[in-house]
Amino acid sequence: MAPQHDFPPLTNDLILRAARGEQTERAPVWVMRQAGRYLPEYRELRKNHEFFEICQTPALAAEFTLQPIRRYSGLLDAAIIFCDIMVVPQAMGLEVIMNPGPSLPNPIRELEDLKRLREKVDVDKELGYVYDAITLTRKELKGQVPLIGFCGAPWTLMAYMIEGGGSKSFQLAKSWLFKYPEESKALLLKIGDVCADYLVGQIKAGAQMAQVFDSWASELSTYDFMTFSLPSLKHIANKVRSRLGAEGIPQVPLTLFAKGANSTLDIQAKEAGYDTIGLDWIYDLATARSIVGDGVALQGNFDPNVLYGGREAIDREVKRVCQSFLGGKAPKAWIANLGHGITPGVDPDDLKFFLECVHKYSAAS
Ligand code: 1CP
Repeated sequence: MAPQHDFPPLTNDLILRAARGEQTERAPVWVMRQAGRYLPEYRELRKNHEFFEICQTPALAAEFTLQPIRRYSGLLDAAIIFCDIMVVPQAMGLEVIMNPGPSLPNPIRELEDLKRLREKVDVDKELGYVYDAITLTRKELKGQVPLIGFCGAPWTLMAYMIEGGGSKSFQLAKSWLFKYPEESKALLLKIGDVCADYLVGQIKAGAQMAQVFDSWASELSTYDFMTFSLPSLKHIANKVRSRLGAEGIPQVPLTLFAKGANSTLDIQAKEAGYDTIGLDWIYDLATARSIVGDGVALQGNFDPNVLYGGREAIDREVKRVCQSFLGGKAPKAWIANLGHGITPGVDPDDLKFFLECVHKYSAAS
């Protein structure tokens, strides 16, 4: 059965068209981590609430999601639901606190620690609060822009679950891959299964696109990315599509952002099963396009630090990228974004200027 929501009609579908591979009058643009600490209204409201309390309270999650949409009215082409990738390890039975990044008081260290993970995860029960937040946000968005759902990739989540937090070397998580390759693959697929059900729940609740963040793909060799991460990423895309198909729910565009996995861009595009490939800032867009071919959309990939360079640099950089990638033609299958999340020290007015530059320079001349 298709979901029975009655959402206001969408008035800006630029990003959905780009994700489907179509030409657009200008590049749609949004920014990873656009609801975050660089916004004074975020810091103000955040003073009164714990991070996961916000995620678990639909009215608060909707409010945080809408903050950048309100401030940059008419300039952002998508909203992303306010939540965090670490809600999946929580749903699997692990305690996670935010301090200020994610931290697990009792991480998985030995094989027998795997017994602490729930054998069967009732994803809809554990993460139903995210679905409620999505449904409420869709209503409050009033059709201004599409709403993106998301989850972390199994490898990135496994890394947090084993390290117990962020890490410089990922020594503990990576030594698992070498010591316990088969158990690691099984764990990655188990996490992937939860992620797929979670994305299906988000889509049924109203998410119009979904993105998988493999932020720590950058830590894996090409071989290890292909051996460990990629199968679990494929599993997510396949399971999401087949469950949506079986339940008569329209498909939505799926994005894979495997940060730092540039040596596998061709494989990501041809094998992983996603509509859009997110890029970090290392390759220029034309090079990435020549590697991935015409079968997928691209998302990215301005260096987030351009936002610290001042207006002149922002103007110069957006102009340079648009001119060299588009050559004056209308963009096709391109979603403009940063190559990673926006950082807390950015001046919100500089982001506004960046968005205006994308609007200006990505339009056909
Ligand atoms: O102090 C605060 O207020 C918390 C800051 C914060 C925010 C705003 C964290 C802690 N998470 C989030 C929200 C969040 N996280 C969103 C939704 C909002 C949006 O994009 O507008 C999303 C998509 C994420 C995803 C996320 N969380 C990723 C993947 C993207 C990426 O940046 O690579 C990762 C790796 C995380 C973990 C995480 N959560 C928070 C921090 C500071 C971190 C990363 C750094 C670390 O490991 O220490």
